[in-house]
Amino acid sequence: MEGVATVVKNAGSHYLLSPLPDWELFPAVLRGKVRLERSGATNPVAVGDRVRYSLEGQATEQHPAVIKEVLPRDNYIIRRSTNLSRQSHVIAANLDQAVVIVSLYFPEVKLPFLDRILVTCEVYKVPVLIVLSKVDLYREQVPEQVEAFRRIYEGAGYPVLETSIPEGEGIDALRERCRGRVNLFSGESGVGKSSLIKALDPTLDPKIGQISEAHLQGKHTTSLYEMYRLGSGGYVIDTPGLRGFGLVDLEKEEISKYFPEMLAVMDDCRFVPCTHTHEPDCAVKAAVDAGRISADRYNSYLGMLEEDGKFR
Ligand SMILES: Nc1nc2c(ncn2[C@@H]2O[C@H](COP(=O)(O)OP(=O)(O)O)[C@@H](O)[C@H]2O)c(=O)[nH]1
Ligand SMILES: [Mg+2]
Ligand SMILES: [Zn+2]
Repeated sequence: MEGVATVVKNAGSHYLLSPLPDWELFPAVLRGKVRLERSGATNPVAVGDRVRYSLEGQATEQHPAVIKEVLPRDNYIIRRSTNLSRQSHVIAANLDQAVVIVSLYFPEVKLPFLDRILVTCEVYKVPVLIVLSKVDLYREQVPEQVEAFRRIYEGAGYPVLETSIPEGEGIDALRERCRGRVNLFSGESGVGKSSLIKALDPTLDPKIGQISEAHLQGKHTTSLYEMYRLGSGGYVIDTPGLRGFGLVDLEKEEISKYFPEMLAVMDDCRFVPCTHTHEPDCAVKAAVDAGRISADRYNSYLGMLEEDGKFR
């Protein structure tokens, strides 16, 4: 028989599939040549991919289903490897939401790093929810920094949700936001991605505090992305970290289009295209000067212009 199912886990050449929205996992392998929509990635099939498979009888480890075809993706997120091999790796496909998790402390978020992730999500058309995690560690100490963070990112058009697992804060709201969606949990190692998944559904058992980016170097990363089903509804893909979560093939002139607050005003720039750096009558620069666009976001944009070629 033939069927269509979603990839929920990938370890080497072995996959687990489930006919979402049902959660009935069964093993599958890639055999022969899979028809590919895009080439260039080191992995032909990613978590979240919908695949057509064939199967004789019951799927078991000894007699797994065989993946025949990857169905067209609504979207996907790529991880470009950090070395110069120019290889890329599809982290996940068919996402309804990227939950980008950052903390102001331990680890401290670097705004240019966050902005780069946000640009990547815009490029791949994945809606974003920003989670400010571990607020129990710093909100009382630095309330003005928490407020400033909110102002910057809500001002740019992103929802910001504060969470604290020890205080149980923001967990119900996050559960609601994840319901009915396929969510990619992304963010630097240690921000609390796996802990949040466990807080959303205590029956799940993602590895907490174990995988550091250093350990990933040179290891094969395919088994590190895994989809979980939340008892409250919705699916979460856990990722170990975001090194090299980078842009792919973006021209300099295009970058500002992926800053929503810049996109909203750039029609009023006198020059087209405008790099929003030296041109007269630039609406983006005017908005930065007037405080309507955050200077931090603008600086991230300038950094991306300068590093063009390095981060792609
Ligand atoms: N204080 C505090 N610690 C947290 C919170 N969430 C996670 N942690 C801790 O942060 C560390 C890393 O968490 P983990 O979920 O493994 O992060 P991941 O690498 O993003 O998956 C663990 O020691 C967690 O117990 C939180 O809301 N508050
Ligand atoms: Mg983790
Ligand atoms: Zn301009």
